[in-house]
Amino acid sequence: MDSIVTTEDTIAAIASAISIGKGGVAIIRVSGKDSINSCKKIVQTKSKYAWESHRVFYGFIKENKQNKFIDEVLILVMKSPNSFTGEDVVELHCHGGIIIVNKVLKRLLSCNSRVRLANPGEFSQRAFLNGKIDLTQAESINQLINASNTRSAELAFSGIQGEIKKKINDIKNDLINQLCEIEARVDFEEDFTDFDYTKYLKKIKKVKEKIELLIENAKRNSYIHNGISIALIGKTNVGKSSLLNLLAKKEKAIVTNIPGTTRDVIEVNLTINDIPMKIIDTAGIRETHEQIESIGIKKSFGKIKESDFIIYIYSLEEGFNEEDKKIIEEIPKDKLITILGNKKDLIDRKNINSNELKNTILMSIKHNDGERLLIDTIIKKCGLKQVENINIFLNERHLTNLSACLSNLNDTDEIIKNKLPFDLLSIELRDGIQNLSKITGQELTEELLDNIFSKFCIGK
Ligand SMILES: Nc1nc2c(ncn2[C@@H]2O[C@H](COP(=O)(O)OP(=O)(O)OP(=O)(O)O)[C@@H](O)[C@H]2O)c(=O)[nH]1
Ligand SMILES: [Mg+2]
Repeated sequence: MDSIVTTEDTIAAIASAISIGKGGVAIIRVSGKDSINSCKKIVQTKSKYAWESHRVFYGFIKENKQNKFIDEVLILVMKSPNSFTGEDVVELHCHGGIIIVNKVLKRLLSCNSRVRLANPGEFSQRAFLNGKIDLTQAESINQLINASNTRSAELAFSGIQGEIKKKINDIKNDLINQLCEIEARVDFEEDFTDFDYTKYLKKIKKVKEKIELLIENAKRNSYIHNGISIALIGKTNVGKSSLLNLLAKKEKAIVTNIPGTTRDVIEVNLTINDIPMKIIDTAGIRETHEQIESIGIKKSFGKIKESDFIIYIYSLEEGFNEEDKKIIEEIPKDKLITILGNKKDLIDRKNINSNELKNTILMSIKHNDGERLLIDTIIKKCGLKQVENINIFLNERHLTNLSACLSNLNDTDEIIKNKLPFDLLSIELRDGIQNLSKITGQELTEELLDNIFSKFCIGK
Protein backbone atom coordinates (compact mmCIF):
# COMPACT_ATOMS: atom_id res chain seq x y z
CA MET A 1 0.00 0.00 0.00
CA ASP A 2 1.37 3.43 -0.93
CA SER A 3 0.16 5.93 1.64
CA ILE A 4 -2.76 6.58 3.90
CA VAL A 5 -5.05 9.38 2.77
CA THR A 6 -6.43 10.81 5.98
CA THR A 7 -9.38 13.06 5.46
CA GLU A 8 -9.83 16.01 7.81
CA ASP A 9 -12.89 14.67 9.58
CA THR A 10 -12.87 11.93 12.13
CA ILE A 11 -15.98 9.81 11.85
CA ALA A 12 -17.91 7.86 14.46
CA ALA A 13 -20.91 5.54 14.40
CA ILE A 14 -22.52 2.62 16.17
CA ALA A 15 -21.11 -0.35 14.28
CA SER A 16 -23.19 -3.16 15.79
CA ALA A 17 -26.90 -3.89 15.41
CA ILE A 18 -28.66 -2.45 18.43
CA SER A 19 -32.06 -3.07 19.92
CA ILE A 20 -33.63 -3.01 23.36
CA GLY A 21 -33.12 -6.20 25.33
CA LYS A 22 -31.01 -7.91 22.68
CA GLY A 23 -27.22 -8.08 22.47
CA GLY A 24 -25.01 -7.73 25.51
CA VAL A 25 -22.45 -5.51 23.80
CA ALA A 26 -22.71 -2.56 21.42
CA ILE A 27 -19.70 -1.21 19.54
CA ILE A 28 -18.95 2.38 18.59
CA ARG A 29 -16.34 2.72 15.90
CA VAL A 30 -14.26 5.88 15.49
CA SER A 31 -11.86 6.47 12.58
CA GLY A 32 -9.58 9.36 11.70
CA LYS A 33 -6.66 11.32 13.02
CA ASP A 34 -8.62 12.69 16.01
CA SER A 35 -10.05 9.34 17.05
CA ILE A 36 -7.55 8.53 19.82
CA ASN A 37 -7.40 12.08 21.22
CA SER A 38 -11.17 12.42 21.27
CA CYS A 39 -11.67 9.10 23.02
CA LYS A 40 -9.00 10.04 25.57
CA LYS A 41 -11.16 13.02 26.53
CA ILE A 42 -14.11 10.85 27.51
CA VAL A 43 -12.40 7.70 28.81
CA GLN A 44 -11.02 7.22 32.31
CA THR A 45 -8.71 4.25 32.74
CA LYS A 46 -6.02 2.92 35.03
CA SER A 47 -4.91 0.22 32.58
CA LYS A 48 -1.20 -0.14 31.96
CA TYR A 49 -2.06 -1.03 28.35
CA ALA A 50 -4.06 2.13 27.82
CA TRP A 51 -3.99 3.52 24.26
CA GLU A 52 -1.47 0.96 23.00
CA SER A 53 -2.26 -0.29 19.51
CA HIS A 54 -4.02 -3.65 19.13
CA ARG A 55 -4.56 -4.05 22.89
CA VAL A 56 -7.90 -4.26 24.61
CA PHE A 57 -8.09 -2.32 27.86
CA TYR A 58 -10.71 -1.53 30.45
CA GLY A 59 -12.14 1.86 31.39
CA PHE A 60 -15.16 4.09 32.00
CA ILE A 61 -16.91 6.71 29.88
CA LYS A 62 -17.00 9.96 31.81
CA GLU A 63 -20.11 12.09 32.03
CA ASN A 64 -19.51 15.80 31.40
CA LYS A 65 -19.72 16.45 35.11
CA GLN A 66 -16.82 15.14 37.14
CA ASN A 67 -16.88 11.79 38.94
CA LYS A 68 -19.90 10.49 37.11
CA PHE A 69 -19.74 7.69 34.58
CA ILE A 70 -22.03 6.77 31.69
CA ASP A 71 -20.78 3.22 31.09
CA GLU A 72 -18.09 0.67 31.76
CA VAL A 73 -16.30 -0.18 28.51
CA LEU A 74 -13.57 -2.15 26.78
CA ILE A 75 -11.46 -0.09 24.41
CA LEU A 76 -9.58 -1.32 21.37
CA VAL A 77 -7.13 0.98 19.59
CA MET A 78 -5.82 0.16 16.10
CA LYS A 79 -3.24 2.63 14.93
CA SER A 80 -2.78 3.59 11.27
CA PRO A 81 -2.10 1.88 8.91
CA ASN A 82 -3.02 -1.40 10.64
CA SER A 83 -6.77 -0.93 10.81
CA PHE A 84 -9.82 -1.58 8.61
CA THR A 85 -9.87 1.99 7.27
CA GLY A 86 -6.10 2.41 7.32
CA GLU A 87 -6.57 5.37 9.67
CA ASP A 88 -6.31 5.43 13.46
CA VAL A 89 -9.36 3.52 14.68
CA VAL A 90 -10.82 3.19 18.18
CA GLU A 91 -13.61 0.83 19.10
CA LEU A 92 -15.58 1.43 22.28
CA HIS A 93 -17.33 -1.75 23.43
CA CYS A 94 -20.23 -0.53 25.56
CA HIS A 95 -23.16 -2.35 27.12
CA GLY A 96 -25.89 -3.37 24.66
CA GLY A 97 -29.32 -1.88 24.24
CA ILE A 98 -30.07 1.51 22.73
CA ILE A 99 -29.89 4.11 25.49
CA ILE A 100 -26.33 3.79 26.79
CA VAL A 101 -24.61 3.35 23.45
CA ASN A 102 -26.35 6.41 22.04
CA LYS A 103 -25.41 8.39 25.14
CA VAL A 104 -21.73 7.42 24.73
CA LEU A 105 -21.84 8.34 21.03
CA LYS A 106 -23.43 11.71 21.80
CA ARG A 107 -20.79 12.36 24.44
CA LEU A 108 -18.02 11.55 21.96
CA LEU A 109 -19.48 13.79 19.24
CA SER A 110 -19.82 16.70 21.66
CA CYS A 111 -16.23 16.55 22.95
CA ASN A 112 -14.53 17.46 19.66
CA SER A 113 -15.99 19.46 16.77
CA ARG A 114 -13.79 17.54 14.31
CA VAL A 115 -15.59 14.28 15.12
CA ARG A 116 -18.83 13.80 13.22
CA LEU A 117 -21.37 11.04 12.61
CA ALA A 118 -20.31 8.76 9.72
CA ASN A 119 -22.35 8.55 6.54
CA PRO A 120 -23.60 5.13 5.36
CA GLY A 121 -20.64 3.05 4.16
CA GLU A 122 -18.09 5.73 5.02
CA PHE A 123 -15.74 3.41 6.94
CA SER A 124 -15.61 1.04 3.95
CA GLN A 125 -15.19 4.00 1.61
CA ARG A 126 -12.13 5.11 3.58
CA ALA A 127 -10.78 1.55 3.55
CA PHE A 128 -11.17 1.59 -0.23
CA LEU A 129 -9.63 5.05 -0.69
CA ASN A 130 -6.66 3.95 1.40
CA GLY A 131 -6.13 0.88 -0.77
CA LYS A 132 -7.01 -1.54 2.03
CA ILE A 133 -9.67 -3.21 -0.12
CA ASP A 134 -10.80 -2.91 -3.73
CA LEU A 135 -14.32 -1.97 -4.75
CA THR A 136 -15.49 -5.57 -5.15
CA GLN A 137 -14.31 -6.40 -1.62
CA ALA A 138 -16.15 -3.35 -0.25
CA GLU A 139 -19.34 -4.41 -2.04
CA SER A 140 -18.93 -7.96 -0.73
CA ILE A 141 -18.82 -6.64 2.85
CA ASN A 142 -22.21 -5.04 2.23
CA GLN A 143 -23.47 -8.24 0.64
CA LEU A 144 -22.32 -10.28 3.66
CA ILE A 145 -24.15 -7.96 6.06
CA ASN A 146 -27.30 -8.35 3.96
CA ALA A 147 -26.99 -12.12 3.37
CA SER A 148 -30.18 -13.98 4.26
CA ASN A 149 -28.85 -17.53 3.95
CA THR A 150 -25.60 -19.42 4.51
CA ARG A 151 -24.80 -19.88 0.82
CA SER A 152 -25.21 -16.19 0.13
CA ALA A 153 -22.92 -15.45 3.09
CA GLU A 154 -20.31 -17.88 1.74
CA LEU A 155 -20.36 -16.19 -1.66
CA ALA A 156 -20.02 -12.79 -0.04
CA PHE A 157 -17.11 -13.93 2.08
CA SER A 158 -15.26 -15.21 -0.95
CA GLY A 159 -15.68 -11.72 -2.46
CA ILE A 160 -14.22 -10.18 0.70
CA GLN A 161 -11.24 -12.49 0.33
CA GLY A 162 -10.63 -11.01 -3.12
CA GLU A 163 -12.01 -13.78 -5.37
CA ILE A 164 -13.88 -11.36 -7.67
CA LYS A 165 -10.81 -9.14 -7.97
CA LYS A 166 -8.67 -12.20 -8.80
CA LYS A 167 -10.99 -13.37 -11.57
CA ILE A 168 -11.31 -9.90 -13.10
CA ASN A 169 -7.58 -9.22 -12.92
CA ASP A 170 -6.85 -12.56 -14.56
CA ILE A 171 -9.02 -11.59 -17.56
CA LYS A 172 -7.55 -8.11 -17.55
CA ASN A 173 -3.99 -9.47 -17.70
CA ASP A 174 -4.89 -11.58 -20.75
CA LEU A 175 -6.15 -8.46 -22.49
CA ILE A 176 -3.17 -6.35 -21.43
CA ASN A 177 -0.85 -8.95 -23.00
CA GLN A 178 -2.78 -8.72 -26.27
CA LEU A 179 -2.79 -4.95 -26.14
CA CYS A 180 0.99 -4.80 -25.58
CA GLU A 181 1.59 -6.89 -28.67
CA ILE A 182 -0.76 -4.80 -30.79
CA GLU A 183 0.52 -1.42 -29.57
CA ALA A 184 4.10 -2.50 -30.25
CA ARG A 185 3.07 -3.31 -33.81
CA VAL A 186 1.32 -0.01 -34.29
CA ASP A 187 4.53 1.78 -33.22
CA PHE A 188 7.19 -0.42 -34.84
CA GLU A 189 5.41 -2.35 -37.55
CA GLU A 190 8.45 -2.89 -39.77
CA ASP A 191 10.30 -4.78 -36.97
CA PHE A 192 7.65 -7.50 -36.70
CA THR A 193 6.61 -10.47 -38.80
CA ASP A 194 3.03 -10.46 -40.11
CA PHE A 195 0.33 -10.35 -37.45
CA ASP A 196 -1.13 -13.79 -36.77
CA TYR A 197 -4.86 -13.02 -36.82
CA THR A 198 -5.88 -16.63 -36.21
CA LYS A 199 -3.77 -16.81 -33.08
CA TYR A 200 -5.16 -13.49 -31.87
CA LEU A 201 -8.79 -14.55 -32.46
CA LYS A 202 -8.16 -17.81 -30.62
CA LYS A 203 -6.80 -15.98 -27.59
CA ILE A 204 -9.66 -13.49 -27.55
CA LYS A 205 -12.15 -16.36 -27.89
CA LYS A 206 -10.71 -17.87 -24.70
CA VAL A 207 -11.05 -14.56 -22.87
CA LYS A 208 -14.64 -14.23 -24.08
CA GLU A 209 -15.41 -17.72 -22.79
CA LYS A 210 -14.08 -16.77 -19.36
CA ILE A 211 -16.31 -13.68 -19.30
CA GLU A 212 -19.36 -15.63 -20.50
CA LEU A 213 -18.82 -18.24 -17.80
CA LEU A 214 -18.71 -15.52 -15.14
CA ILE A 215 -21.93 -13.99 -16.48
CA GLU A 216 -23.67 -17.37 -16.57
CA ASN A 217 -22.59 -18.17 -13.00
CA ALA A 218 -23.78 -14.77 -11.88
CA LYS A 219 -27.37 -15.65 -12.72
CA ARG A 220 -27.26 -18.68 -10.44
CA ASN A 221 -25.57 -16.67 -7.72
CA SER A 222 -28.25 -14.05 -7.98
CA TYR A 223 -30.83 -16.77 -7.21
CA ILE A 224 -28.88 -17.65 -4.07
CA HIS A 225 -28.62 -14.04 -2.94
CA ASN A 226 -31.90 -12.52 -4.15
CA GLY A 227 -34.03 -15.64 -4.27
CA ILE A 228 -36.09 -17.23 -7.08
CA SER A 229 -39.54 -15.89 -7.83
CA ILE A 230 -41.81 -18.74 -8.90
CA ALA A 231 -45.25 -18.13 -10.42
CA LEU A 232 -47.91 -20.86 -10.28
CA ILE A 233 -49.80 -20.58 -13.56
CA GLY A 234 -52.59 -22.61 -15.13
CA LYS A 235 -56.30 -22.81 -15.84
CA THR A 236 -58.83 -22.68 -13.00
CA ASN A 237 -59.26 -25.52 -10.53
CA VAL A 238 -56.01 -27.32 -11.41
CA GLY A 239 -54.46 -27.07 -7.91
CA LYS A 240 -52.32 -23.89 -7.93
CA SER A 241 -53.49 -22.70 -4.52
CA SER A 242 -53.21 -26.24 -3.17
CA LEU A 243 -49.55 -26.24 -4.25
CA LEU A 244 -48.92 -22.88 -2.58
CA ASN A 245 -50.32 -24.26 0.67
CA LEU A 246 -48.32 -27.47 0.35
CA LEU A 247 -45.02 -25.62 -0.14
CA ALA A 248 -45.80 -23.07 2.59
CA LYS A 249 -46.97 -25.82 4.99
CA LYS A 250 -49.81 -23.44 5.86
CA GLU A 251 -53.28 -22.58 4.58
CA LYS A 252 -52.22 -19.35 2.87
CA ALA A 253 -54.74 -19.48 0.02
CA ILE A 254 -58.37 -20.55 -0.17
CA VAL A 255 -58.86 -23.89 -1.89
CA THR A 256 -62.28 -24.95 -3.16
CA ASN A 257 -63.58 -27.00 -6.04
CA ILE A 258 -65.22 -23.89 -7.51
CA PRO A 259 -63.30 -22.76 -10.62
CA GLY A 260 -62.14 -19.16 -10.24
CA THR A 261 -61.61 -19.29 -6.47
CA THR A 262 -58.37 -17.27 -6.50
CA ARG A 263 -58.98 -13.75 -7.78
CA ASP A 264 -55.89 -11.88 -6.63
CA VAL A 265 -52.20 -12.65 -6.46
CA ILE A 266 -50.95 -14.27 -3.23
CA GLU A 267 -47.21 -14.23 -2.54
CA VAL A 268 -45.38 -16.25 0.10
CA ASN A 269 -41.65 -16.02 0.89
CA LEU A 270 -40.04 -19.33 1.84
CA THR A 271 -36.57 -20.78 2.23
CA ILE A 272 -36.36 -24.18 0.60
CA ASN A 273 -33.03 -26.09 0.60
CA ASP A 274 -31.43 -22.93 1.97
CA ILE A 275 -32.48 -20.98 -1.14
CA PRO A 276 -34.94 -18.08 -0.77
CA MET A 277 -38.01 -18.59 -2.93
CA LYS A 278 -41.04 -16.37 -3.49
CA ILE A 279 -44.03 -18.52 -4.46
CA ILE A 280 -46.74 -16.59 -6.33
CA ASP A 281 -50.24 -18.03 -6.55
CA THR A 282 -52.34 -16.50 -9.34
CA ALA A 283 -55.87 -16.48 -10.63
CA GLY A 284 -56.66 -19.40 -12.96
CA ILE A 285 -56.69 -18.41 -16.63
CA ARG A 286 -59.96 -18.85 -18.58
CA GLU A 287 -62.37 -16.90 -20.80
CA THR A 288 -64.50 -14.71 -18.55
CA HIS A 289 -66.64 -11.58 -18.70
CA GLU A 290 -66.63 -11.22 -14.94
CA GLN A 291 -64.84 -7.96 -14.16
CA ILE A 292 -62.94 -8.89 -10.99
CA GLU A 293 -61.82 -12.21 -12.39
CA SER A 294 -60.61 -10.50 -15.60
CA ILE A 295 -58.44 -8.15 -13.58
CA GLY A 296 -57.03 -11.16 -11.69
CA ILE A 297 -56.22 -12.96 -14.94
CA LYS A 298 -54.47 -9.87 -16.28
CA LYS A 299 -52.37 -9.91 -13.13
CA SER A 300 -51.53 -13.58 -13.71
CA PHE A 301 -49.99 -12.67 -17.07
CA GLY A 302 -48.14 -9.79 -15.37
CA LYS A 303 -46.65 -12.21 -12.86
CA ILE A 304 -45.45 -14.48 -15.69
CA LYS A 305 -43.33 -11.58 -16.93
CA GLU A 306 -41.98 -10.64 -13.49
CA SER A 307 -41.02 -14.14 -12.34
CA ASP A 308 -37.83 -16.11 -12.87
CA PHE A 309 -39.55 -19.47 -12.95
CA ILE A 310 -43.01 -20.68 -14.00
CA ILE A 311 -44.68 -23.84 -12.74
CA TYR A 312 -47.39 -24.50 -15.29
CA ILE A 313 -50.04 -26.71 -13.73
CA TYR A 314 -52.75 -28.68 -15.52
CA SER A 315 -55.14 -31.37 -14.37
CA LEU A 316 -54.31 -34.90 -15.49
CA GLU A 317 -58.00 -35.72 -15.16
CA GLU A 318 -58.81 -33.17 -17.85
CA GLY A 319 -55.61 -33.73 -19.86
CA PHE A 320 -53.27 -31.22 -21.47
CA ASN A 321 -55.32 -29.51 -24.17
CA GLU A 322 -55.30 -26.65 -26.69
CA GLU A 323 -56.07 -24.03 -24.02
CA ASP A 324 -53.02 -25.08 -22.01
CA LYS A 325 -50.90 -24.96 -25.15
CA LYS A 326 -52.11 -21.44 -25.91
CA ILE A 327 -51.28 -20.17 -22.42
CA ILE A 328 -47.82 -21.73 -22.54
CA GLU A 329 -47.18 -20.03 -25.87
CA GLU A 330 -47.68 -16.70 -24.10
CA ILE A 331 -44.79 -17.42 -21.72
CA PRO A 332 -41.58 -15.65 -22.86
CA LYS A 333 -38.93 -18.09 -24.09
CA ASP A 334 -36.27 -16.83 -21.66
CA LYS A 335 -38.28 -17.96 -18.61
CA LEU A 336 -37.44 -21.17 -16.81
CA ILE A 337 -40.50 -23.40 -16.83
CA THR A 338 -41.63 -26.74 -15.52
CA ILE A 339 -44.90 -28.43 -16.45
CA LEU A 340 -46.77 -30.15 -13.67
CA GLY A 341 -49.59 -32.62 -14.27
CA ASN A 342 -51.68 -32.66 -11.08
CA LYS A 343 -54.38 -34.95 -9.65
CA LYS A 344 -52.41 -38.08 -10.46
CA ASP A 345 -54.60 -39.90 -7.93
CA LEU A 346 -57.65 -39.50 -10.18
CA ILE A 347 -56.27 -41.26 -13.20
CA ASP A 348 -54.91 -44.57 -14.25
CA ARG A 349 -51.30 -43.98 -15.30
CA LYS A 350 -51.74 -46.28 -18.31
CA ASN A 351 -54.27 -43.84 -19.74
CA ILE A 352 -51.84 -40.91 -19.85
CA ASN A 353 -50.73 -39.97 -23.29
CA SER A 354 -46.98 -40.78 -23.41
CA ASN A 355 -46.27 -37.39 -25.01
CA GLU A 356 -47.74 -35.77 -21.91
CA LEU A 357 -45.19 -37.51 -19.73
CA LYS A 358 -42.17 -36.03 -21.46
CA ASN A 359 -40.75 -33.17 -19.38
CA THR A 360 -43.78 -33.29 -17.11
CA ILE A 361 -43.79 -33.83 -13.38
CA LEU A 362 -46.71 -35.89 -12.20
CA MET A 363 -48.05 -34.99 -8.79
CA SER A 364 -50.95 -35.40 -6.49
CA ILE A 365 -50.72 -32.13 -4.62
CA LYS A 366 -53.72 -32.92 -2.46
CA HIS A 367 -52.06 -36.12 -1.23
CA ASN A 368 -48.57 -34.59 -0.92
CA ASP A 369 -47.16 -36.88 -3.58
CA GLY A 370 -44.29 -35.51 -5.69
CA GLU A 371 -43.18 -32.43 -3.72
CA ARG A 372 -39.53 -33.57 -3.45
CA LEU A 373 -39.32 -34.20 -7.19
CA LEU A 374 -40.74 -30.73 -7.89
CA ILE A 375 -38.23 -29.00 -5.59
CA ASP A 376 -35.31 -30.98 -7.07
CA THR A 377 -36.45 -29.99 -10.55
CA ILE A 378 -36.60 -26.29 -9.67
CA ILE A 379 -33.13 -26.40 -8.11
CA LYS A 380 -31.68 -28.29 -11.07
CA LYS A 381 -33.27 -26.00 -13.67
CA CYS A 382 -31.92 -22.93 -11.89
CA GLY A 383 -28.44 -24.47 -12.14
CA LEU A 384 -28.10 -24.68 -8.38
CA LYS A 385 -27.08 -28.33 -8.27
CA GLN A 386 -23.46 -27.56 -9.13
CA VAL A 387 -23.01 -25.02 -6.33
CA GLU A 388 -19.44 -26.11 -5.70
CA ASN A 389 -18.46 -24.39 -8.99
CA ILE A 390 -19.96 -21.13 -7.92
CA ASN A 391 -17.74 -19.16 -5.66
CA ILE A 392 -18.43 -15.52 -6.39
CA PHE A 393 -21.44 -13.25 -6.54
CA LEU A 394 -21.52 -10.55 -9.21
CA ASN A 395 -23.87 -7.61 -8.80
CA GLU A 396 -25.58 -5.59 -11.56
CA ARG A 397 -22.69 -3.12 -11.71
CA HIS A 398 -20.13 -5.88 -12.25
CA LEU A 399 -22.32 -7.51 -14.90
CA THR A 400 -22.88 -4.28 -16.83
CA ASN A 401 -19.12 -3.69 -17.05
CA LEU A 402 -18.38 -7.32 -17.93
CA SER A 403 -20.97 -7.18 -20.74
CA ALA A 404 -19.46 -3.92 -21.98
CA CYS A 405 -16.04 -5.59 -22.09
CA LEU A 406 -17.52 -8.55 -23.95
CA SER A 407 -19.00 -6.20 -26.52
CA ASN A 408 -15.55 -4.52 -26.97
CA LEU A 409 -14.07 -7.93 -27.71
CA ASN A 410 -16.84 -8.77 -30.17
CA ASP A 411 -16.03 -5.50 -31.90
CA THR A 412 -12.38 -6.51 -32.27
CA ASP A 413 -13.59 -9.64 -34.10
CA GLU A 414 -15.52 -7.39 -36.48
CA ILE A 415 -12.47 -5.16 -37.04
CA ILE A 416 -10.43 -8.16 -38.12
CA LYS A 417 -13.21 -9.66 -40.21
CA ASN A 418 -13.75 -6.40 -42.09
CA LYS A 419 -9.99 -5.66 -42.36
CA LEU A 420 -10.45 -2.28 -40.67
CA PRO A 421 -7.39 -0.19 -39.63
CA PHE A 422 -5.17 -2.03 -37.18
CA ASP A 423 -5.08 0.69 -34.51
CA LEU A 424 -8.85 0.33 -34.00
CA LEU A 425 -8.02 -2.99 -32.35
CA SER A 426 -5.97 -1.24 -29.73
CA ILE A 427 -8.77 1.28 -29.05
CA GLU A 428 -11.30 -1.51 -28.43
CA LEU A 429 -8.90 -3.50 -26.25
CA ARG A 430 -8.14 -0.39 -24.19
CA ASP A 431 -11.87 0.22 -23.71
CA GLY A 432 -12.33 -3.42 -22.73
CA ILE A 433 -9.57 -3.18 -20.12
CA GLN A 434 -11.05 0.07 -18.83
CA ASN A 435 -14.44 -1.57 -18.40
CA LEU A 436 -12.82 -4.31 -16.31
CA SER A 437 -10.96 -1.72 -14.24
CA LYS A 438 -14.27 -0.08 -13.39
CA ILE A 439 -15.31 -3.30 -11.63
CA THR A 440 -12.42 -3.28 -9.18
CA GLY A 441 -12.49 0.50 -8.88
CA GLN A 442 -9.36 1.53 -10.71
CA GLU A 443 -11.52 3.65 -13.03
CA LEU A 444 -13.44 5.80 -10.65
CA THR A 445 -15.71 8.77 -10.67
CA GLU A 446 -17.01 10.61 -7.61
CA GLU A 447 -20.55 9.81 -8.67
CA LEU A 448 -19.88 6.06 -8.86
CA LEU A 449 -18.28 6.08 -5.42
CA ASP A 450 -21.17 7.95 -3.81
CA ASN A 451 -23.63 5.68 -5.49
CA ILE A 452 -21.97 2.49 -4.24
CA PHE A 453 -21.25 3.48 -0.65
CA SER A 454 -24.59 5.17 -0.02
CA LYS A 455 -26.18 1.69 -0.15
CA PHE A 456 -24.19 0.61 2.93
CA CYS A 457 -25.43 0.85 6.49
CA ILE A 458 -24.03 3.44 8.88
CA GLY A 459 -21.10 2.04 10.85
CA LYS A 460 -19.75 -0.01 7.94
N1 LIG B 1 -58.08 -35.33 -6.40
C1 LIG B 1 -57.29 -34.30 -6.30
N2 LIG B 1 -57.80 -33.09 -6.12
C2 LIG B 1 -56.96 -32.05 -6.01
C3 LIG B 1 -55.56 -32.20 -6.07
N3 LIG B 1 -55.00 -30.98 -5.94
C4 LIG B 1 -56.01 -30.10 -5.77
N4 LIG B 1 -57.20 -30.73 -5.81
C5 LIG B 1 -58.55 -30.16 -5.65
O1 LIG B 1 -58.81 -29.36 -6.78
C6 LIG B 1 -59.67 -28.28 -6.40
C7 LIG B 1 -59.05 -26.96 -6.86
O2 LIG B 1 -57.87 -26.72 -6.15
P1 LIG B 1 -57.25 -25.28 -6.04
O3 LIG B 1 -55.94 -25.45 -5.37
O4 LIG B 1 -58.21 -24.33 -5.42
O5 LIG B 1 -57.07 -24.93 -7.57
P2 LIG B 1 -56.62 -23.56 -8.24
O6 LIG B 1 -55.80 -23.93 -9.43
O7 LIG B 1 -55.99 -22.69 -7.24
O8 LIG B 1 -57.98 -22.99 -8.74
P3 LIG B 1 -58.41 -21.43 -9.03
O9 LIG B 1 -58.06 -20.63 -7.83
O10 LIG B 1 -59.84 -21.54 -9.28
O11 LIG B 1 -57.66 -21.03 -10.24
C8 LIG B 1 -59.84 -28.38 -4.90
O12 LIG B 1 -61.06 -29.02 -4.60
C9 LIG B 1 -58.67 -29.24 -4.48
O13 LIG B 1 -58.90 -29.95 -3.29
C10 LIG B 1 -55.03 -33.50 -6.26
O14 LIG B 1 -53.84 -33.76 -6.30
N5 LIG B 1 -55.94 -34.51 -6.38
MG1 LIG C 1 -56.49 -20.83 -6.55
